[in-house]
Amino acid sequence: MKMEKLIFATKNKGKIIEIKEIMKDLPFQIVSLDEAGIDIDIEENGATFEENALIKAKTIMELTGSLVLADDSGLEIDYLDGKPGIYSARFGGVNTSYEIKNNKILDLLKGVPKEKRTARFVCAIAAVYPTGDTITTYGTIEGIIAEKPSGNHGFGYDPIFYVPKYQCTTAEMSPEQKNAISHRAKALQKIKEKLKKGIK
Ligand code: ITT
Repeated sequence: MKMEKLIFATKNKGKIIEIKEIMKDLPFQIVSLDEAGIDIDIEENGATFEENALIKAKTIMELTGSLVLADDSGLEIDYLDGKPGIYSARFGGVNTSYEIKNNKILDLLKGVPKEKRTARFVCAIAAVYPTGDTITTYGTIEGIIAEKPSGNHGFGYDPIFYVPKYQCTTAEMSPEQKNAISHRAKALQKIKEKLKKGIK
């Protein structure tokens, strides 16, 4: 069976690994922007995760005419009034390493007690069909900002995101465990159900 191609409008190598794993039971060949040979900078000027996911997916659908999905995600820290939020990738500079970004957050939360270190990862997924029809879904996972980075799985802010229920950071979880409970897993499961309804 020849599988239909689905472009996932992301350049983030950590995200695409998780996305392909979570979506592997769908009858689509999932390709990232790199894999589709698309090199484009999309200005994410939306005010919410959903708006930014739609901007990314729409831009690539208009360029290719294919069904396109996109993920906009980030870390909301309550003590920092929800920051870095939609600016998570840009926090501290786009080209700054996550070692530096994570340490910057730990500095901002220095001396803040555990009960005030609450945070969540948020993920919005958008699908844009060639007809212009759109679907968006949303997922979150609650945690607290750790006192120090731990673990080397995952990507981005995973080493400082501690999940009390599992007593470890998302960087200490196996990929299978993170993909079963993460913000991205929840949003992708919801969009999978909706996409399946559209598959003949
Ligand atoms: P694309 O726009 O190309 O998909 P990006 O990295 O710029 O890639 P976002 O604008 O959605 O993506 O920014 C999301 C940032 O939030 C990401 O770079 C991480 O810093 C953080 N983030 C999102 N999900 C995460 C996760 O599961 N683990 C750790 N950090 C995460």
